[in-house]
Amino acid sequence: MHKVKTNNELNAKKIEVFDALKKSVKNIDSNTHLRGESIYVDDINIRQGTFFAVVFDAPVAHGKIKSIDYSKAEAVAGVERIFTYKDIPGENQIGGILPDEPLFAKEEIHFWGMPIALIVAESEFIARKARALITIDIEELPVITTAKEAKEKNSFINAPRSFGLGNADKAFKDCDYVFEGETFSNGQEHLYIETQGSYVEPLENGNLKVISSTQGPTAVQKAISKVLGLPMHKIEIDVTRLGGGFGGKEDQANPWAAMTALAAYLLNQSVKLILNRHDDLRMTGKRHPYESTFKIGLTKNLKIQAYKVEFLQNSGAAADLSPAIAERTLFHATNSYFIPNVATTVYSCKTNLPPNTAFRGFGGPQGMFVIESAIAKAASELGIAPRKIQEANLFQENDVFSYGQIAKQVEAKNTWNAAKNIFNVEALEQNIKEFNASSSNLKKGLALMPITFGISFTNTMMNHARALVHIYQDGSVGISTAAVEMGQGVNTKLLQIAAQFFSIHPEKIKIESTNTTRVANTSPSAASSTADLNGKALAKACEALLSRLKNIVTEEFNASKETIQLKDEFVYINNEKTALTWNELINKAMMKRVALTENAHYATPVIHFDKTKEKGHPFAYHVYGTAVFTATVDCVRGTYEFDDVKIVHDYGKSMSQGIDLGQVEGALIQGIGWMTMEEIAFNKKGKLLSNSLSTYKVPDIFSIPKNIDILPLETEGNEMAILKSKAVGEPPLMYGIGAYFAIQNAIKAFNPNYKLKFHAPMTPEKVLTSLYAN
Ligand code: LUZ
Ligand code: MOS
Repeated sequence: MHKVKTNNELNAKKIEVFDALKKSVKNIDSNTHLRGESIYVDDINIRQGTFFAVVFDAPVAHGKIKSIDYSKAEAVAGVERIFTYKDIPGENQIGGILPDEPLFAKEEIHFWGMPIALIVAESEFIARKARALITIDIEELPVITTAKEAKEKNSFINAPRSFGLGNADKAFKDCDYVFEGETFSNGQEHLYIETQGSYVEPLENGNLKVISSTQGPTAVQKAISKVLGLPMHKIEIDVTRLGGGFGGKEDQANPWAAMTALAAYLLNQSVKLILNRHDDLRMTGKRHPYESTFKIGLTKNLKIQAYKVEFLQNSGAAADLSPAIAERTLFHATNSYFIPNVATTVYSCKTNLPPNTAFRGFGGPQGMFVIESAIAKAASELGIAPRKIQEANLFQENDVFSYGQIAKQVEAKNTWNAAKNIFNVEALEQNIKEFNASSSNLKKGLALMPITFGISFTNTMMNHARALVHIYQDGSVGISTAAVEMGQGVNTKLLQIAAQFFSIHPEKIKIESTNTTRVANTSPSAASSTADLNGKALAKACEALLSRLKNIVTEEFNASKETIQLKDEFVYINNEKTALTWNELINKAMMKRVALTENAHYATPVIHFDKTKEKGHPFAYHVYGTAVFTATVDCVRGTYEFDDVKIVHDYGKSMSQGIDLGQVEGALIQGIGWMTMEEIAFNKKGKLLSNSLSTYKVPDIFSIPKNIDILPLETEGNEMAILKSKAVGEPPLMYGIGAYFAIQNAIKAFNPNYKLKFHAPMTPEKVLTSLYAN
């Protein structure tokens, strides 16, 4: 962890020192992680006789299946059975938002890697060997790989969506400057360390127990229920933790669990399916690539008066979560800027790529890249620094978002000004100018990146959670919620909440696995909202239990309830310690037959959205921040480094500063990776070329910024955030967009003829050609 400068050094009133070490709570998973003892799907004890499965998938991106010959594969010793769509007792359908995605291809193939069959054998090795012996005859059909081609051919997932504010077309006429341009941002591979997988055990009476690496246990349960034609109560999903999700397991854990369940159900034997890295990369969807066109209009004093944009989302071959992701692109299309006249439209374009899916930011980053490109273009044409335009248009209290929500507790300017002053951006800019004047082969570039991200599932009905709390008679506590631990530290935060409410030692508290039998009808752990939703439910359960415990004290001591407090495992009355301990109190509750279990439900208040008008108040609150990037480009090689990334981030009142700092650092690096080096490549026939870690480069220890400073903005926090600690999972990813523009500014310093291109990622190859382009 990088050392954070002290208050005095920074000389800033509003910024409190991020004293990570003093206040930090250790992630409760750190011990087992460090020892390699943490349990993932591939680590669980399997039942004797368990079969192993491998998926047979389409070797072309679009076509009609004429025939498949499984006979040689079936003849391999140790192959138990091969399952296809014909074996499905329920529906061959796993679409979550739209019913447009078969589990197994029937007659048509829609993407390269589309599952066709499941080979089940005594070992994975045998199943793989058998897979290689399957022959398939396909009549190939034309393949669409880009959103633009799809739009030309009218190939869409659903109807386009548009948000509007004011009258953009009219407002352009009154603008002093109008600029237009186009952008492309590529997809991104989730690269969770733990690949997709599931293990299913049949229980008695045709019931199933499913261990799945999923962010959405209920989504998995529903998918299996539909495919097997079984009621949901026959299917129990259990999740201990994931080795990363990043959105890739919000919906896309479903097919693997459904296939495994199908085989286990029909064979009445346990089956395990773990995708290897190649299979996972080929068969699963990624972040959506976007092709977009923008038009931006400004006044002489740099106020953005009008903004119009058309987003073409490359959705892939089925809806998956694309419509919801497209919606979030519209929500974040103006990033941190108030623009009075906005017209945004998004098309979900159906192509022959694997169905693209949720990825940290969920369409927000794609929208924000376009407005930042538009500002960069305007600034370049006007011969000024982009930050002048950015600064002139930041959101202020009571400004309205294009979707109708009025901005409250806005920290856009506060984080901007704090970053600008503390990090002394003007001096930085001057230093860079001087450096560039005296250096011929190395050039530096500066970029500021403000972020504004709305917290809540944009689909209002998903914003709910439950917590089930047992206080056992020995005083220990067990907690079940819908939260899935995927490395983000949510279990640690939940434990802190219970420890704080009960005022008991953290060792007395256990966070149980996420299980649909204990907590039903869960929303996925997603949208940065997991700690808020589940934490609020947990707080409610703890409060209800505390109230019952205080009733007991009232009876014992003849004290009024308001005077009673639990502190450090003792009962206090009027701030005076009594002899009654937590454990004795629990014992009394047992004797008095008081319920020591509580199940609480939380649904975010206030939020609503009317899709017929595209207006409402969809977010509980917004998270703000500003990043300052400095990049150095090697103008001989086209390589680059980030000297510094300095961030002022709005954590609200952080509960776990170590965990939150880790989330900001991780998201930042993931965002930089998306913008600079992670280059997904499909060929024209729809085959994934970047199909391994030798051809798909993610940030490593050598490519991260040389220095990262992340300072918290001291704010009141927000009542809608759990213990006023704001959501932190996704917002900081979008700081990474600054990386693109810092590099671009360095290129401009080297090559005055360079015409700005907005085509991410900014790989060293692109840098090199841009440096020498005329
Ligand atoms: N998932 C989802 C999300 O279903 N709805 C959302 O609004 C969302 N936002 C961010 C990440 N995942
Ligand atoms: Mo997500 S992109 O599963 O929060």
